[in-house]
Amino acid sequence: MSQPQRPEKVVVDFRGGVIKPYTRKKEVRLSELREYFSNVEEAEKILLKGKDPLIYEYYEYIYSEAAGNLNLGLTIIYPGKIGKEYYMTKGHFHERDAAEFYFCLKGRGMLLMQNKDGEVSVVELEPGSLGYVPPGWGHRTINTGRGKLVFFFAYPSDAGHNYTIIKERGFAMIVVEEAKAPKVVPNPKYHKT
Ligand code: PAN
Ligand code: ZN
Repeated sequence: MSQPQRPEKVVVDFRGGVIKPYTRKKEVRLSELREYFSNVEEAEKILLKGKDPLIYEYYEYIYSEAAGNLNLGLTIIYPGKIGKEYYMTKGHFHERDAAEFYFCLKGRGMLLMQNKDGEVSVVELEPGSLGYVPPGWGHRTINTGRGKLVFFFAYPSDAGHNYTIIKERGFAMIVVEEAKAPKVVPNPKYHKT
């Protein structure tokens, strides 16, 4: 018989640091994201100069992968743009019907969601706001502010991640700066199927 599970404590740094303890950390730099941005030429230009900026990083506390558990984590998206498009995460769908919440601790941003029919929904994030991602909705987060965007998340540990759909089709909408303000506009590179 497996060991009984014991309760645990995780501490979140509200000033925008990390969670402790964490079991996994991932850093995503421009070189891994170049084809996600609408202005790929601009991304290539930066990389050709020998720069590879850190766009976001996340820390996860994975207690157990077994169904019935929760994965917890904290994501930090740095401020910046590639062309007019703000720094953002890749975005993904969960493999199974699994919800998630994003609780914003610091900064300003948008949680962009899209279902399998291509319907889009946006939740604006500022400290204290919680974006609820229902099962079946792909999700990406965008930093539209001048400082770091930091949010805490939790999702079922057997959710699974599908990155391929977003990588191949993109989101129907993208978030760009227009007249010094964030604007959600149609993605010229979006493939519906
Ligand atoms: C989050 C995301 C995290 C990074 O933990 O994984 O913010 O975004 P990408 O996974 O799109 O690179 C989550 O939604 N987990 O399910
Ligand atoms: Zn997710």
